[in-house]
This record gives sequence, structure tokens and C-alpha cells, in this order.
Amino acid sequence: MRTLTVWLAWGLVLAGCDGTGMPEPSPEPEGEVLTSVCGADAEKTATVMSGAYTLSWQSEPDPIPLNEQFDLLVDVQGADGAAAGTVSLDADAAMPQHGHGMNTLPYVEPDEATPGRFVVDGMQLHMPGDWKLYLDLTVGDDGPTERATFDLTCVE
Ligand SMILES: [Cu+2]
Repeated sequence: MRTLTVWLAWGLVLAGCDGTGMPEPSPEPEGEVLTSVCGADAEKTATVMSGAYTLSWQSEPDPIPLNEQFDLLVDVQGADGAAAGTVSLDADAAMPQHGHGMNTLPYVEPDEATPGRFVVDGMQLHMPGDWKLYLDLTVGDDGPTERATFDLTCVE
């Protein structure tokens, strides 16, 4: 019986904490603290290996929210500053250290109103940690594909 009594008493103590304890007020964060975002300090411009094209991206919303769908606006420019010719874009993201990619399949289409701009729909980085964003540029119909890789760290 002694054990049962002790457990009952402990149960009452726990219940008392839940029922009557006043929650501690959480302290105000110092300055602007970004939580649950990805790539807050990420590089957003890269030149592909051949040097022929520069890609830059912007997320919508900005910064990228953790585990929520977002879009990317990707601008492709020729290295000489000229608008890119006939190029197509693919986008993907993965966590190489975990051996997995995204759970969503992004959809890319050119922005008809802005030459060289692509809209990537349906990206989602579903867990905290180190992600890679891959932007693959293909020149012409069957030209070479060149990849630009960006580091995105997701914090909770
Ligand atoms: Cu992972």
C-alpha cells in the first residue's frame, strides 16, 4: 500500500502544477529573431561552371518558411549581361547528409512577361538541417545541362 500512496500523492502534485501553476511569462527576444526559416543568409546568385550563365533566385515568401510550400523566382542571364536565349530550368532540393530529397515535386514554368525568368512552384523543405538547392539549366532543346548549387540551412 505504501507504494500506491506515494504514487497517488505524486499524481496530486503533478495535477496541482497543471491546474494552478501560473505560466512563466516568456522573455521578449532581443531584436529581430527569425525562427523556422531556411536559407536566411544564403547566397542567391551563382554562375554555372561554363561561365556562360548566371542564375539568381528569390523566394516567395522571403525568407523561405520551414516545412511550408514556397515559390522561387529564378532569373537567368547570359554572362555578358544579355538576356538568356532558349534555356529551360529544372529545380530540386535535397539533404545529401540524410540521403533524401523533397516530398513535393516542384513545377517550373517560364514567366512569359519577363524574359529569362522562371517561376518554380511547390517547393517545400520539410525538415531542419542542411539542404542543397539545385537549379539545372539546359541550353536549347538538347544542349548541355549545367547545375548551380546553393546551400540552404533550415533552422527551427
Ligand atoms: Cu533530412
